[in-house]
Amino acid sequence: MMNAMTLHDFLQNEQQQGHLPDAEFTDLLQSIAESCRQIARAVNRGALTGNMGSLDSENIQGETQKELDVITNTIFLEHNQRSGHFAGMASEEMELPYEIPAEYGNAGKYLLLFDPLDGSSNVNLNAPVGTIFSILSHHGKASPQMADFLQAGDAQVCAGYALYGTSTMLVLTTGFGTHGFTLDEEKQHFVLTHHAMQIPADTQEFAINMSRQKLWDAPVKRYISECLQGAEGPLGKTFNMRWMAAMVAEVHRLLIRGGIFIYPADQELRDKGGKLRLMYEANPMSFLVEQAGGLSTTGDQRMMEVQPGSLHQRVPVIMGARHEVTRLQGYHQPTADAS
Ligand code: AFP
Repeated sequence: MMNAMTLHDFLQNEQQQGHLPDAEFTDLLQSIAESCRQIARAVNRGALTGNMGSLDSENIQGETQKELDVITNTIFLEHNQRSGHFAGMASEEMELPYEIPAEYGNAGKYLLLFDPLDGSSNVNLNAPVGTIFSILSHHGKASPQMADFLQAGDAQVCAGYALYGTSTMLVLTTGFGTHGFTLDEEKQHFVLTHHAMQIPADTQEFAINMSRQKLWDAPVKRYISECLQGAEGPLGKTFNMRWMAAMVAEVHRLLIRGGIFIYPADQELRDKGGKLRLMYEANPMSFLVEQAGGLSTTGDQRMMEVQPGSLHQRVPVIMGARHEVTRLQGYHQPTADAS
């Protein structure tokens, strides 16, 4: 792309327009972008460096850790803790918030929450994986406590993801639209390629793990049944289905061509609250989706209004095309007719 705008130039422009929380955010996001570039390289070389295996350890989620889960978590921590912008961090891979050593400067104004390698079960398949991050303000003292992290999604000042796919992309929002940047492998910097991404209000494509159909509650069973009835059914149109087994790839598809992504609580997941995590998966992705004109809900309430009760809390997720999300949310209401 001739004269394409780099991430650095874009952020300078955003700062001049008052679209960033403060002047340090340009450096903060450049630091996150660089850590994602390093993660892309680690993932890309996984098979060459013998890091594609699983460890004997489990994370707080009770999930077997991949070697790359730990490697990417370390890269993200090591790189961003030195930026001086953060008071603390929290990761899917760590039970408790990470205390930034004082020598790196831990009196920053922000908290960084992240899933370092979303979709890591895809990594052996050479299928898309990514990093998801969420940034909250921190007004307290240098060592934030757990309660400082438990802020609703509407409190986010920034959210984004890196997608390690056929190209490496960084997609982010600071509340003034959702914008995508592609890594120029030759120049090793990110370039604006998708300005002001938009999710169409209507869609003919749904994403759900159909193997769990027997476990779903009635509203989801009803909606997917209507999608599968096609043009002759109540929705009056045919639907295509996609399932990438990586939320970061599902959400990227919503932002590129629309759709609805559903990971509901079900008979097996209900006690846990669902599959996906609120603080560093559902909330950042909801910010990006809403900024692109979509909606995101648990089925019972708007996602970014959920008041977190714990750092690794799980939630049901319905997000994407606003007309379809509104329809499915309506089926969750007690007044929904049974037809
Ligand atoms: P992993 O990171 O353990 O691969 O899980 C990915 C994920 O949390 C989310 O990114 C996917 O949308 C979802 O799980 C896939 O779940 P299924 O295993 O049911 O496909």
